[in-house]
Amino acid sequence: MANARGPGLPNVMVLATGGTIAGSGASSTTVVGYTAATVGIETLLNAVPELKTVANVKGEQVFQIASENMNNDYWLKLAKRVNTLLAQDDVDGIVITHGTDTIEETSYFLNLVVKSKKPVVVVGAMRPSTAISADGPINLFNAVILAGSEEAVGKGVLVALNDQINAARDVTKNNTSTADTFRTPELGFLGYMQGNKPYFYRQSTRRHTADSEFDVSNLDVLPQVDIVYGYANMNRVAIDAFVAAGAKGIVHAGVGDGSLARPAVEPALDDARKKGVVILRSSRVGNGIVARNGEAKDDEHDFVVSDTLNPQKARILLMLALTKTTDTKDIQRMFFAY
Ligand code: DAS
Repeated sequence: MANARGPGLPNVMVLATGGTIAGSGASSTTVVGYTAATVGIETLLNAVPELKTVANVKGEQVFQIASENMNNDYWLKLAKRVNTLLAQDDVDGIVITHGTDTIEETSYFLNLVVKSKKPVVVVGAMRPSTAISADGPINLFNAVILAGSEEAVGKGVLVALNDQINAARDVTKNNTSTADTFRTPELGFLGYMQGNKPYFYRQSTRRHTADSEFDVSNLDVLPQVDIVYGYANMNRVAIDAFVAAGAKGIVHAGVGDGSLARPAVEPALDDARKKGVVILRSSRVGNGIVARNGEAKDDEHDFVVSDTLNPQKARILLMLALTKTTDTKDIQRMFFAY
């Protein structure tokens, strides 16, 4: 893609945050039990000299963590840095190197708060940089090509590993350790990376990035939203504890179509709602629509439903929704729009 300064290679910023892609192990055969977030951005870039053939690449270490330690402070720092860089004419796209454990959450958060149509591609690896057949270098190479491509403009935040292109809204980690772990189970990949080129076959129908109403530029904290997991014999202890700790929203990862256990859970969520906590019905199942007024009388309870967002992504949208409103009808609109 010609950049704003004319023909030639695109200008791509690589923002490093840690993870396995920056991990190192005791030997070349260490593929579990390694240490994540030990290798700096310059080493990552120098390990792939071919990057120079596809883009003008600059690197920046935003922070260096294993992504299970991701939190709202890191998200706000990363989002603000991404938006500052994308506003620059000499930046055509951004790659973010990230741990795989929460890549689906960070990418969805960015999908809702990035204020540009320019490509943002989040990439990780399932084997540390020191391992035989480390997947980080080829994933990084493909991510830089994708972030510099015209094809990726306006597609929302993308997650690209293992030659596959996923949308941030629907991608999720499906396997604890294999290289093909990132999938969009029923709605599918958006496309593939093949022969150093992106091939798109679909795109998200939901609002994202430049079309999003959410803006974190002036925020330093985000509302506390927690998740309770549904299971047989569930009690109300966790719900009451989150309310007591000051949660502004609770996501219920229910069994089936977001079903609420009675007599333990439904009254607990009603009590929380009466204290002003926004209740969101999601599902532990992982695919499908959680139907409004299906397994619970949401209109009567004044609950919100997650549509197809899994619990960890529904938490993110509810958290951002609460930066704008506590009106449950408006929040439900957001869940049917994003
Ligand atoms: N702990 C994992 C993380 O940082 C390692 C990885 O898979 O990236 O998310």
